[in-house]
Amino acid sequence: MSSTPESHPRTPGNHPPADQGHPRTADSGPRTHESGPRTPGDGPRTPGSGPRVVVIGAGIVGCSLADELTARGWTDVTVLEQGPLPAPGGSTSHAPGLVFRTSPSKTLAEFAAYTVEKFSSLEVDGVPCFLPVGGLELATTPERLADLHRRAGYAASWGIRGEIVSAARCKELWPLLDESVVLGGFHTPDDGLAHALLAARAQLDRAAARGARFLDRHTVTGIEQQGGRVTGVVTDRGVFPADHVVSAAGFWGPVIGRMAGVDVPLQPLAHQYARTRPLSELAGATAEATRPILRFQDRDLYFREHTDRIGIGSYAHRPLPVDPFAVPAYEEARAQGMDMPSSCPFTPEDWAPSWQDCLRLLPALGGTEIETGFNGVFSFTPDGMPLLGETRRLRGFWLAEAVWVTHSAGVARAVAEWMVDGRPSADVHECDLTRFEEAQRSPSYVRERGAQQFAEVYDVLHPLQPMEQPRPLRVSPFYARQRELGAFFLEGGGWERPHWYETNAALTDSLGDLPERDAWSSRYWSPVAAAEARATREKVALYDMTPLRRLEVTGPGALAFLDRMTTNNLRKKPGAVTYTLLLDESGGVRSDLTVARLAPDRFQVGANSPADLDWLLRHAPSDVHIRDITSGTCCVGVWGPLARALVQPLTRDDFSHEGFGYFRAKRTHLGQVPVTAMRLSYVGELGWELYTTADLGLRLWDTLWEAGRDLGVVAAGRSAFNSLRLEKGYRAWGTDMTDEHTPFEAGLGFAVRMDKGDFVGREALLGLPEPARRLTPLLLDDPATVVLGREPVHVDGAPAGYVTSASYGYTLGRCVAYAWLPAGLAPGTGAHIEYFGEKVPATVAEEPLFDPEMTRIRR
Ligand code: FAD
Ligand code: THG
Repeated sequence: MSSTPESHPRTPGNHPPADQGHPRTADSGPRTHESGPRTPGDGPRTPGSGPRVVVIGAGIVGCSLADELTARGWTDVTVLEQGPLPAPGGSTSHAPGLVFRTSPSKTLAEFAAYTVEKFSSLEVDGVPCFLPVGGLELATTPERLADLHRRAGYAASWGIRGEIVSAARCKELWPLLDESVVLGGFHTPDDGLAHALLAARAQLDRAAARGARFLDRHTVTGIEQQGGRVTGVVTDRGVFPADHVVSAAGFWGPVIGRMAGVDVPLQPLAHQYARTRPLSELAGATAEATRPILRFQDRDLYFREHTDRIGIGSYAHRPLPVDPFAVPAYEEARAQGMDMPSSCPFTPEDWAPSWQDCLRLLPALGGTEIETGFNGVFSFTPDGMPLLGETRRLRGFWLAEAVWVTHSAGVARAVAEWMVDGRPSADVHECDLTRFEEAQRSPSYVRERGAQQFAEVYDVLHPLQPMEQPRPLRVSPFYARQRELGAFFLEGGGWERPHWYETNAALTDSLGDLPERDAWSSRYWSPVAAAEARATREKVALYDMTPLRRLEVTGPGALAFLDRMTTNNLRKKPGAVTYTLLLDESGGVRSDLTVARLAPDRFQVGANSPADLDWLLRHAPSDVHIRDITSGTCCVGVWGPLARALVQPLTRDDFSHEGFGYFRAKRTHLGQVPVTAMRLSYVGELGWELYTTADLGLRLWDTLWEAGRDLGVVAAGRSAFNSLRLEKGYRAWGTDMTDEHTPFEAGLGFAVRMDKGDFVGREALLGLPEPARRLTPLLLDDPATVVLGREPVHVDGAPAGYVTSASYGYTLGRCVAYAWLPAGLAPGTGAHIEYFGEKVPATVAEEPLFDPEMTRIRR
């Protein structure tokens, strides 16, 4: 049951391995391990089963992946490693192995949970691969303490045990702390230390016992391909034919990527790690570590014990980018006096300020000094998330890169499932290698963003906080006007997106009293958003929808293709627009789309992430042509009760309710501007999305602005937009639902036509039991409180789920929060949302919260 059948030639049964484990060689054939240790995989092998897989890199990711693949019966696995096993010299070879599972990302938290679970069951020669010493994050400022409460919320949302503890308790947990510096901490008793190299070894042994082979001192120099599929891997010791190749080369990813003709948007940066000499306070210690792994985020530092020494890592220094193409090979690195290729010489000048911070926190360090240190290299991506998945450019070529030890086992499981079953069981869209726009893959962008990710590793980051550089990158044709109107921009997908317009501030006078907001939820927020929301509900507003992804799907097979790919009925006359879902083979929601049939063989698809384009391209037959037209076009949403009064005078076409129905599309001219108008609205008001080409965008904006002047038209931003769409109950894919959820759980069953004939995911939906969970709307009881998203929800005093998105509903006068909760909670059921450690009362509401009769849209 592969979701991308043509990309996974899953040859079941036996597949004779290439020459019984011997690569084709131009010269003498493969060398066995003269320098590396023998592994069970060295010996004579029985033929493996499954397709031939070559994994590049025997770091923690490569070893974990070999284990997960062979555990699933794909045993024809060859792991090629340039360095010597068991410590080949990548990032894994010197990772101190701290595993803190808590993250704003549910996906990362789940990856980490699996790593802990798996490593806890592994040992090598009686030495455990995981030490459950716990984790402790410290606050030395009130802001950080508040942030720890927020992190405790994430932990609760994702099922991680943890509690906020007092300074005294921190001292108990870590007696070397100067308690007077600390305000409190977040203690996670099940976090701990991974023995990265041992865990790699244990997984290598297991995989080898199942038939995988690990060949060290094999440097990959090329990727062979034919007809868009990978066919083999070239090394300095011969060629290894392959059906699947996984680059698990860590920060060398871009080097391997170049061989395959694939962008790998990651930037290697060096990060300082040092160890002290023995501390007299720890004299006599025998265990490797007994105290929790420790984070001092206010000073970008972390600590762990090494028996009677302390290891200290720092992100406090300037970013130290490393060019992956210039990293010396293992022997060369040794010759240059480096310990291994991934460890650069320690730069004491970068360390000096941090040492003072260390002394302040752990005064006992005054009695010792740094004994050894190095600048260790690892990967940073533009958004801090891993790069996973199969590239479309080169089928069969996969990435499993930019992965911390913390997430390694979870990542390996997900990638193995993806390869073997066609899809991972976890939601990995945040890690999908297709998620970056082309404009986000330039080396310069990747370098700048990577450096900023490094600098921000431990910063208190607001969920709306944009990256600072490089901005502005992508702007809509209305940008000049937006600036004139005082737009406050945030960035998304490289786009500058107005969140509100300061020139609307005058409108707030008539609003009446808005509840006072706490400092955190006031960030990246303005009361002006309330005024813009009100103007949309009462008059008319212009929304820049240019960043909304638009695909043009054309060709004789277009209708049949879209019909097969999505859930709703698309067999309607040209002029129809349909809200429909992209499902994967197991019925998970991959995206929600609008499909406008503009001509018999021409469709415009309103989509979400770049992954949608990738998914459609992967499945498209040869008589269907798909083009992303986002960049060359633009879109304005004109919404509000006066939208018709604004637009009608600009055109001779009939924009009345009868002449231009809801969810219909029309080609027309507005003034001099040719537009495609679609009558739909994500904000739940009468109006149109108006599309034109980028060159005419400014003219379109000005035409609408002029026409709306007497009607009191305003420009409105995403802050109002998000509030209005939540009042209307419109889901945002990726936040409210993902491919982990079925349409029925997500409340999107209305967009599924089971009787229309076959479509991707249909069969899986047939066998589904009644949903056990549902995306459930909550209204906060106190009109003065807000939550922001990802907070835990308690029902009957017990954790029951988590908030997806939330926003103050200015029309409803309450904060709206959507949450994944057990099915069957009747409207009126009480719940509590945990916000910065406080339990905020909320009530399950009935959908839709606003305008259930649809009188505002359908008129
Ligand atoms: P690697 O371990 O780098 O493995 C990639 C392998 O690919 C290498 O062995 C390399 O030799 C091989 N390779 C590359 N090119 C080729 C080629 N052409 N042919 C053949 N083989 C090739 N993470 C945590 O979770 N917790 C921590 O506390 C932590 N602390 C860290 C501290 C430091 C100082 C550093 C540097 C990193 C730290 N990390 C930590 C990050 C973590 O170490 C890495 O993210 C992780 O080890 C990456 O594993 P990997 O298998 O992807 O890469
Ligand atoms: N506009 C366009 N395309 C889009 C979006 C958009 N594609 C991606 C994303 N946004 C899709 N999300 C939605 C969500 C809800 C609606 C439209 C797009 C919507 N739903 C109505 C409802 O649920 O009542 C109508 C559904 C129906 O009649 O079938 O309008 O913003 N172009």
